[in-house]
Amino acid sequence: MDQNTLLEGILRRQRAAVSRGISLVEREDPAAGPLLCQLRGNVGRAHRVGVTGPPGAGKSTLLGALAGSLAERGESIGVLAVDPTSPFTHGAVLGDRVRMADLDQSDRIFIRSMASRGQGGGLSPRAADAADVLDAAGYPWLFIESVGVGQVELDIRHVVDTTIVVLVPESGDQIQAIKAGLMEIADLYVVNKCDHAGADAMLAAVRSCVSLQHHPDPDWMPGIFGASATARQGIAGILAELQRHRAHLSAQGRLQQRRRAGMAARLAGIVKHHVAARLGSSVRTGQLDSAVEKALSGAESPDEIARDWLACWLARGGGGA
Ligand SMILES: Nc1nc2c(ncn2[C@@H]2O[C@H](COP(=O)(O)OP(=O)(O)OP(=O)(O)O)[C@@H](O)[C@H]2O)c(=O)[nH]1
Ligand SMILES: [Mg+2]
Repeated sequence: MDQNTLLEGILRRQRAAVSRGISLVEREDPAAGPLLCQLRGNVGRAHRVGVTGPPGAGKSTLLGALAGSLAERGESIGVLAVDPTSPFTHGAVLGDRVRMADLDQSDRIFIRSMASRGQGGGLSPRAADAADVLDAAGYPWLFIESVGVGQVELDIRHVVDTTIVVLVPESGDQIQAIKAGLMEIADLYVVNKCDHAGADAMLAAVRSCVSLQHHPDPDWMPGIFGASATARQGIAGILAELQRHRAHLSAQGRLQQRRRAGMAARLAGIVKHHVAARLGSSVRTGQLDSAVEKALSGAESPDEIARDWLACWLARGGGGA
């Protein structure tokens, strides 16, 4: 497929072309950069929703239920799952009748899984590029799922317009996770698995946390919703809240502001990604061994050693070994 055919195919939302476009960006093919530039004029129309939270909280199932409801209303949805620990096909959608795999076969929903390639815990810059491909293809709704552990969840907000944090009743520790930063990024909370015991207590705990936090957007108070994704309960309320947030962002230039800040963070992320990769490849085993010895013997502090190391690397022009 030549570049023009690919471009036209993506803009016409042909599944094979969209899929190929995402593959190009995923494997960092030299053709990806020019393609993204050509698509740029068509990027920005989709409402991007990030779904994050602990492993197994029901993110895929919830996302499937949201996407299924939107598809029933005649909407088209693009879905990216970044580093899924469980396959999408496990999530039952529309009760038990339709599974995510079946939805993927429908013309309305495009689903793609991606690896983040473990670069320092953050969401891969490639995920943002893939979202741009789906956006240009004209899916008005884009959902990006990412497991909320470590730093991953803190990056997703730079790529999306609305961030949903999914929690479940049984996990007291999740409140710790909330305090550790998830709270600052959520535009709305879903306590999923409300068919399990402890849902009311978890909802109350999240409410009290939210009331103590300052959301980065002072004009937005994150909503807190109970849901049972497998039973498809609570879905309509969440969709209404997504629409409400979308309307909120479209007023007073908030969306542009948020997207500019997101792009700045995304660019900084790409620089870090490349620096980390080059610095990593510049380390020789012998050098590492002697640095470890120095640190362990107390000859120099780990911080001093690391700074020297960085200074040497920069003095060499930031190249490999
Ligand atoms: N009881 C109950 N189970 C649910 C609910 N939502 C999801 N599950 C189940 O929880 C398990 C995990 O669901 P997933 O949707 O794969 O969760 P996830 O957060 O996407 O998981 P990872 O992507 O692996 O982090 C599955 O067995 C689901 O069927 C719910 O509302 N109630
Ligand atoms: Mg999942």
